[in-house]
Amino acid sequence: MSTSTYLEPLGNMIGGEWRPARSGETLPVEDPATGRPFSQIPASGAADIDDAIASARSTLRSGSWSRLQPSERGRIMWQLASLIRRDGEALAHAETRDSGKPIREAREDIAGTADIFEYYAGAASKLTGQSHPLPSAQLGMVMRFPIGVVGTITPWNFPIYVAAWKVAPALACGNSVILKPSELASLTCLGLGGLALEAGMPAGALNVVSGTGGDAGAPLAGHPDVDLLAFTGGVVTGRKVMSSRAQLVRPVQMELGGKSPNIVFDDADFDRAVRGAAFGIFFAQGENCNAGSRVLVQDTIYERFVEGLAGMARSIRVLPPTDERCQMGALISRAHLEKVAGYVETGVREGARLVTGGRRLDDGALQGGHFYAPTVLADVRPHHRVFTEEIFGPVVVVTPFHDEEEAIQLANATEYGLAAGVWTSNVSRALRCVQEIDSGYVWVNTFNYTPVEAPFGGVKGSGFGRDCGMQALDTYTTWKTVAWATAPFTNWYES
Ligand code: TXE
Repeated sequence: MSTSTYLEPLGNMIGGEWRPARSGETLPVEDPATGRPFSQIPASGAADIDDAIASARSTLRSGSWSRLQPSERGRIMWQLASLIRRDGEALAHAETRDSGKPIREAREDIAGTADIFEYYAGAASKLTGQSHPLPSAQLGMVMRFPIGVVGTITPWNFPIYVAAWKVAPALACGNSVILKPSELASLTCLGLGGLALEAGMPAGALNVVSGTGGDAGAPLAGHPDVDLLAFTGGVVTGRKVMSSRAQLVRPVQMELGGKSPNIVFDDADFDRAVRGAAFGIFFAQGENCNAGSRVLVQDTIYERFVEGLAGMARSIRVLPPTDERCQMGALISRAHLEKVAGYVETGVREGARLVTGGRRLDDGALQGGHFYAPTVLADVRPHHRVFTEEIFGPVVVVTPFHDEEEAIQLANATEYGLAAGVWTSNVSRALRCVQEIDSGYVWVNTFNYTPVEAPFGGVKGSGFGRDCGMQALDTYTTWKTVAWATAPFTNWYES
């Protein structure tokens, strides 16, 4: 398998065929590490989305996937995971070129994607219903069905991995799926469409259609024949998607990012907490929905901690992402780089102290790419915009607190509620924080790991519904209650 296999997609995957966009148009694929285009993807529109939905509906009705023996569905999904592992290196290479993330992180994403398909391969045969004794001698059966045609709209930061969070449980439940990946990183998702077919999935069970949010995402979100729309992306787009689903009165699952607090108490293992805070924000260039972007540090260790974190930031090797030594790669686009840089300027204007970073990197091998230095902004206050708004880049804001009460109050002082971290050696304190912090995920003395086994998702403005874990199966199934009389039927009108 050549490492270039997934760099040039064969088209959209619709109804088991590679198809160009009906318009014949394509979008250029830019390498974030050089700023230069190297490939193209179909620039699909409403007509292509209609085709994919029709194909998904027809597969659903045929029962070739939805009514397949669940263990057989599981076997095919396991086979898909094996093919992902077989092509792991080529997929990782494509992911790196497309998204700008370090090759070693792309390899983790691909292995993680295979894990996700394996987990849900096992889940396919574990879906069960319930029975209830009902009044009037009725037997109540509560049966579980696939929800139907599932649309998924996914982001560019973990392209195939986050797509798998949605696609795998949806498929395990027997749904037919349309995946609309981000136009900024679609290569591996298009590749996934071909691998599903090779694994033995019936045509139309998984359709992948690339295109911009406006041209392809909006028609998918607004289509009445999509029974459920699962979305991961920014809050502005999430609101638009929810509005169009509201007009249809159709459900959505939403994962909308965050501004996750990472709380460091003075009784924590200091070095471990410094390493964890750095990993919490600089992993994936900080383009990570659960990034620990607000580090809250107890005032007794504050200055020492800021210095430690800045030291870690300075030590990170920002290199072309295909370089094996690369520890941090390029941001996804020029526009995003400018947004990140703009936030740093705003933070400094508002009174934050720029401890390290705060500049674009474009010397030598980084020339033309969207690289930004790992950045630490200290003395950030709750009224600063950089304290509450998602920057989505390698920029951490650090804020001191005096005691536990203040730490929790600061942690919760945001619209978001996706994830949080607590660093302490005091078990009772850790438990109190776990209970008091408004978020869907809390790490204690660790950060960032989101294995498929446990549910992932937010509260407040970070969205609702859960990816991962057995909980994700609730999103992609619907219940049907059957009440079955076991006694003679009385005449309601007799007396
Ligand atoms: O994401 P968008 P963008 C946050 C992060 C980032 C900001 C903007 O703060 O800076 O969002 O990023 C599709 N109808 N996150 O603009 O637009 C789009 O094609 C239907 C956090 O790149 O939310 C893509 O497939 N779909 C996040 C998907 O929405 C539309 C990850 C996400 O893109 C659409 C990414 C429309 N009108 C960004 N417009 C996280 N939670 O991890 C766009 N899309």
